[in-house]
Amino acid sequence: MHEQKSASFPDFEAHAGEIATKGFTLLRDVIAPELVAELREGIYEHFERLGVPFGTNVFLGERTRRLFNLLGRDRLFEQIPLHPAILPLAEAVLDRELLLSSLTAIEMHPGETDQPIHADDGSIAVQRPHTPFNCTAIWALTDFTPENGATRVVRGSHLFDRRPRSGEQPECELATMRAGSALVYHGSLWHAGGANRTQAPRLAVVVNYCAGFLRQEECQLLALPRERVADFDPRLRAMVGYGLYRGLFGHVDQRNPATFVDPDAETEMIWDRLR
Ligand SMILES: O=C(O)CCC(=O)C(=O)O
Repeated sequence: MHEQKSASFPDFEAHAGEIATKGFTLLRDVIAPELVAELREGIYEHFERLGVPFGTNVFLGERTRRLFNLLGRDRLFEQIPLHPAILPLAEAVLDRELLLSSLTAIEMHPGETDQPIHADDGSIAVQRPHTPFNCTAIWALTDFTPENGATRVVRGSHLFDRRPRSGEQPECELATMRAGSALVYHGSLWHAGGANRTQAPRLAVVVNYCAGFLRQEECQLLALPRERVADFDPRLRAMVGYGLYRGLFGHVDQRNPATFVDPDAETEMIWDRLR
C-alpha cells in the first residue's frame, strides 16, 4: 500500500465544486509512480495470462482490451477504490455510503478510433439533469495525450436535459494528463475515449462509484467469493455490497450483510433507532 502524504492531498471541496459546474475535474499527479508501475505490471500479467481479446464493437473498442472485475483477480487492486487522494472526492460528489459500481482496466491500442460519446448513467431512465448518482475516476497509467486517445469531455454537459444521440459529435475538450493523474466526473457527463494515433497503447483503470441506492454495474456479491471479501478492508467490504444503505437497504433478515464476513460488524438497523 502506498501512503499518500497528507500535505499533497487535493482540495476536495474545490474539485467537487468544479464537477458541479463543469461536470469534470483533473486530479494531477496524485498516484505514486511506484503504484502506477505496480498496477501496470499486474494488469499486463493478467492480460497476457488470460489472453484477453480486443472488444467486438465500437463502444468496447475493436483495438481495446478490457479486464473487468479487478477485485476478483488480485489483492493488488484492492487499494484502487480506497485511494485517499481520490475516494474523498467521489464521497463529496455522492456521499460516504457510495458503492463501487465497477472496476475495469482499459488498454487502448494503436489504431483505436474515437469511442461514441455517452454518459455513464445514460442507461438509466431518470429525467436529466439530476443530482449525481454515479461518479467515475479514470486513472491514467500512461500519459494521456491528444495523440494517444486522452478522454474527450463535453464541458457542462452533465446539466444538459438529454443524453447524446447516436453518432452525435459535440465539441469536446481533451483530458490530457500525466500518468499518475485522474479524471473525475459526474455520471451524466458526455464523454468518450479518443483515437490512438501513436505506436504505443494507452492504459487506464476506470473506477466507477455509484450512490448506495443504485444497482452496481458489476454484481460484486456474485463476482467476489465471500472468503476474499472477508480479507478486504471493512470500508471496501461495504463498498462492494456488504453493508447497509441508510440503515435499511441491503439487509438480510434485519441483519447487516457485513456480519456475514465479520461477526463483530455493526448491525444496527434504522428500526433500532426508533426504540
Ligand atoms: O477510455 C476512456 O477514455 C473512456 C472510457 C469510457 O468512457 C467507457 O468505456 O465507458
